[in-house]
Amino acid sequence: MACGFDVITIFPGMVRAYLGESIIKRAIQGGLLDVGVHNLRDFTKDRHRTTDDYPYGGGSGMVMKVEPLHEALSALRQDGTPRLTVLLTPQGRAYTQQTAERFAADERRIVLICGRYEGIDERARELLVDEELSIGDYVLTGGELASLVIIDSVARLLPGVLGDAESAREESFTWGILDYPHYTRPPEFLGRTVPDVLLSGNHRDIAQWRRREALRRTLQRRPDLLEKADLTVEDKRFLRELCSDRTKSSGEDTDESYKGY
Ligand code: 9D3
Repeated sequence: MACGFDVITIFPGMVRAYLGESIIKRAIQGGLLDVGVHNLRDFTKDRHRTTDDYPYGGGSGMVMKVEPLHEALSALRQDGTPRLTVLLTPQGRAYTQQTAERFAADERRIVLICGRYEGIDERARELLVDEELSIGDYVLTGGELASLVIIDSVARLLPGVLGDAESAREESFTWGILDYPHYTRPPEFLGRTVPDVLLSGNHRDIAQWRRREALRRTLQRRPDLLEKADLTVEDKRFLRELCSDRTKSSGEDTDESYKGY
């Protein structure tokens, strides 16, 4: 098995629904990816199959109980497979492409615990969890979407999951900056035409135009990315030119956010 996950959730149907379509479905059918989806309620022992309870100390919201999680993880451990246990929570460290690359290279199965309710009993984090991750600074209703984001982003890194055309585009050259604009037929739509250079057949000019448009967009939308991006002397020269044009046209004296190019 190239890569394996176990998802622990009280909404297994939400997770299975996404895994049953498109590229991820094909990866699972092809044996490149394995995902076990486990209903936390199946590991409860009370008549009501309770997975949450009131917070000690009072306050609003419910807390995820430790015993069902412990039972679920013990059941998974029975097969002796090495596992990394990850809790999905707004309190986690930020999940990034770098984390995806680390997971894709990890030999262990990755257990994704989907939080629900206000939070999880602190003893579960202490005793059962290796790592806590958040997928970004916005509030979800639970960890299920986060688990799917992680599985999806790891799966596409596995050899054979994407087609040749899709994976070849993942060049180190463009990593760290935004994509260039794309066009397909027709050549004119509602009066908007395709840039001439893309119809020119001149591959050097096309490559230069794409690189520059990618840099232009990144500067405009995600200047934070440019600090870590792998830029050539030519890239920096182009960015400096863009910045000075911007400063001139806006009448600004200096431009603090773009300084350094
Ligand atoms: C007021 C405290 N809230 C924290 C911001 C409580 C709370 C809100 C939402 C507790 C849990 C959740 C459910 N979210 C997740 O389980 C979650 C999540 C997210 O909300 N954003 C980004 N990444 C993640 S990973 C799991």
